[in-house]
Amino acid sequence: MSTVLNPPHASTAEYVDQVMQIVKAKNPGEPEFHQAVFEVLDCLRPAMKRHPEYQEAKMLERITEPERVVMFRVPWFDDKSQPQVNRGFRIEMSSAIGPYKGGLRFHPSVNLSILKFLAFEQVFKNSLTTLPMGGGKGGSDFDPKGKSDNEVMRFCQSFMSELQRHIGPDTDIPAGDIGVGGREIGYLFGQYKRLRNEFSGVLTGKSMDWGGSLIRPEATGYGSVYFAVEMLKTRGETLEGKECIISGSGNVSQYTVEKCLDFGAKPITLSDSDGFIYDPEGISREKLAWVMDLKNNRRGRIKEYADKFKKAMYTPIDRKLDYNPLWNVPAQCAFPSATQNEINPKDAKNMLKNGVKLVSEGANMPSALEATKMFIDAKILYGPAKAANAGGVATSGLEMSQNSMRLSWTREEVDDRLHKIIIAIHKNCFETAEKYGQPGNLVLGANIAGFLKVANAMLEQGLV
Ligand code: NDP
Ligand code: 2IT
Repeated sequence: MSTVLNPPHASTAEYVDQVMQIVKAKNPGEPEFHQAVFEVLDCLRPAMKRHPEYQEAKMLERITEPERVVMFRVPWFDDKSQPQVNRGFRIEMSSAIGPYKGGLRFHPSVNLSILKFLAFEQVFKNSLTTLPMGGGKGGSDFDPKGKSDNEVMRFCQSFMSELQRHIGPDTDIPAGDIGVGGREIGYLFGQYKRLRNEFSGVLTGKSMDWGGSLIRPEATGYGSVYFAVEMLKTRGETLEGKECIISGSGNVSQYTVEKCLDFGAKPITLSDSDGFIYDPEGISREKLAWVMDLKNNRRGRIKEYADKFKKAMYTPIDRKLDYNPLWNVPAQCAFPSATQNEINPKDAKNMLKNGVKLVSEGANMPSALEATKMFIDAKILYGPAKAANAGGVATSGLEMSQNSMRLSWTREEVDDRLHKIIIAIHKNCFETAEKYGQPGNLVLGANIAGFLKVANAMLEQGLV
């Protein structure tokens, strides 16, 4: 198909358009994957023009084709001794610059399209971190919500019984994502160790007592705020006193709130899949500690926040609305930290109308393509996910280094390395955007900078 659609003498513009059509035709019914690919490919146009060797090497066809996709059955017994069956996946997208690296997501919405988009994004994100990590993603349509610890353990053991043959500390190193936190990583690691008879750095996000890194739990949220601070610096501003709207209430959101507070900002919202809370007084450290206990220990719903703290308001999700009222809360900064496509064009319009001047994406691809375009056109400070949330996987890379050296760095040392990596990512995206003629467009900067390193590695390694 590609030879028909891609004559060797196509112009760069034609070539990019043709590859987009190829991706659509070859991957039917995968809208999230198309979306992620379109955003990247569209940004790569100026780089493709400058580097005809990539077109000659069919680089775009190659980077949009996963190196390997594994799909498998995950059978397990629930607490009533009833058999259950889920579907497991691991997408090994690219090993051009290091072993496959990326999280596992357990959520009922998980499918091939979502994991392929996440794996594709991960390739460029990992490239930006400056660390030697390829890109991958995996997970299952299993829903940990409402399951007992024993059910989660039996599911994780079954999932790892198959996954173990595809991963390893020098091959593919999974970590957490939505629905996969410390508890799940523990069960997955235990089963890997038992089956392979080896104690290794095969997973990141491990507990501190058995190979984990300090700051890994905090890293994605901290990194997203560090990235916001770097963006603000370019306009001579700080986070001090700024009101921040944050979505989600899981790992990324919690540590985004914490780091916002460290920089003197005022976080005012949090959400889960049932609704959101707006606290006009601000989410203080004490309230955050309460949220962490609610979400991480009691596994409760964010609605309870408004029962506990009387000045806060709770708004349940109204599926009939074509916008999310959370994004209609006036604020200067927004940290979408829940899930993909949580900001549609109407939300983006509301945000811009209400004074949002900065968006730092903690979640992966939280903005729909048109919303992304609106942020760029409005020339607000816009940190795209693959740059703004790279602190999580970067600190996973630091965990891998510590595991290889069989030692652990202090909190300060890891946080300092994380902070420096985020500063370097911002600088790289900022300078690349300037170099390719679109100053301030960090989406373009991130995509081109992330791509160049991977593409050059692929050229040097030959057609594999
Ligand atoms: P968690 O599982 O800890 O938290 C997810 C949060 O988002 C929960 O509040 C959840 O609500 C909400 N949420 C999830 N899916 C939906 C949905 N479909 N609609 C509305 N709300 C939803 O996950 P993380 O905090 O780890 O991940 C959040 C985002 O950050 C994801 O996009 C992830 O890919 C990204 N990310 C995570 C990294 C990490 O290190 N963990 C690194 C980089 C990016 P509920 O509990 O009701 O489901
Ligand atoms: O999307 C992501 O970058 C993650 N979920 C973290 C991946 C990792 O390997 O730490």
